[in-house]
Amino acid sequence: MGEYPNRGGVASSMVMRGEMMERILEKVKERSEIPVYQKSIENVLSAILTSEDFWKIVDLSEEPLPLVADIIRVLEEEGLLKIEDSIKLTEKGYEFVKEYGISKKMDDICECCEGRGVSLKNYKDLLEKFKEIVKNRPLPKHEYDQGFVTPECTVSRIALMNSRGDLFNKDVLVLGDDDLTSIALMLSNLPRKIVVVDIDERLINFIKEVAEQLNYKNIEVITLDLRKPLPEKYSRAFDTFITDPPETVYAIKTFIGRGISALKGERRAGYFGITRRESSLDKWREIQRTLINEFNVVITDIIRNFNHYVNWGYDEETRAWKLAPIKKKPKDIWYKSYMFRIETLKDSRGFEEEVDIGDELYNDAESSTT
Ligand code: SPD
Repeated sequence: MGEYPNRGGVASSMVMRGEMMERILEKVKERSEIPVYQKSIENVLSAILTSEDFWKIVDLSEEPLPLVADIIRVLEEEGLLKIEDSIKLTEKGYEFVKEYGISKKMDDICECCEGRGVSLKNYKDLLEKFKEIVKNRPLPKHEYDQGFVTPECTVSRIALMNSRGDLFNKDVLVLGDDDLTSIALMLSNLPRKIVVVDIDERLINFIKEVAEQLNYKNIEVITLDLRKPLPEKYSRAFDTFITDPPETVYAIKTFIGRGISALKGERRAGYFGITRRESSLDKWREIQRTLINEFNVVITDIIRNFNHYVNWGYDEETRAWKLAPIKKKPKDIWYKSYMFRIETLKDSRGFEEEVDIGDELYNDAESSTT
């Protein structure tokens, strides 16, 4: 009482909101196989303050989609939000975020480069030609978890790799190419040689046809399931590789491991995308351990949300759709991945064995777009 009449009230509401957070956390832990932290719940609440759209909430929260869906269900059970035509905090929800001290998720990325940190000023013609050529590209196949990035991303990859000295006069390996990075590479005329490997005959034929139209000779294309090793002649044959693996640890080891084995030796580079939409930070740590402890490489760059994936058209067949609390197709791009660059050093080593796995290559508890 006296000087601080509200003291007891403030203290008790602090206890209540602490208890509420604990209860939410425990409930989410009970239903999710994905590691969850208070920070995950704060991230989702913060995203809900910014958007009422499920896909945007996943995008902004940067938590794996199945976890976001579980958190939203628990928040609904606790009366903190309502799921109707959109996802909205209730009065109780607004009070909770206010007392807990959660603010809107801001995403103030650079408007010129969309946060990629590379300029396309010197690549304008290339971008226009690329857009024209890919108008008739094969559409994404669900079976292979395909979903391609915007043309601006593909061309930014060229700008990025060139800025790091990994393209000019280099032998470049593309492992899986639904993004058609090999076409942007051909248009750049920077590499000495390009080799493209993909499981999908349609993509391989498309790339071949474009190479013929462009009269580009320094490209080889091979149809191969990357569960199998690369042909012997590609061992220690490249300066640079680029790949965008499915997000299971198996796939990451296989695709990136094969890329590293194909590099000529020390101080060669590899590029790949890793998302937060299908991979928790616990999975990220496992991936980074594999890179550093097993492959003995160094991570030189991680560029947040460099890759933006155009919605792939088979949304309604995916796990993400089943888990979405509101069945509305995404209006905007929500699936993004961070671009990693690694370099080999003395004693770096990759992965060459055949892997005997089926669907586990594409699916784990955190995946949702297959
Ligand atoms: N299945 C739809 C799109 C999936 C895109 N995969 C991106 C993988 C990033 N490593």
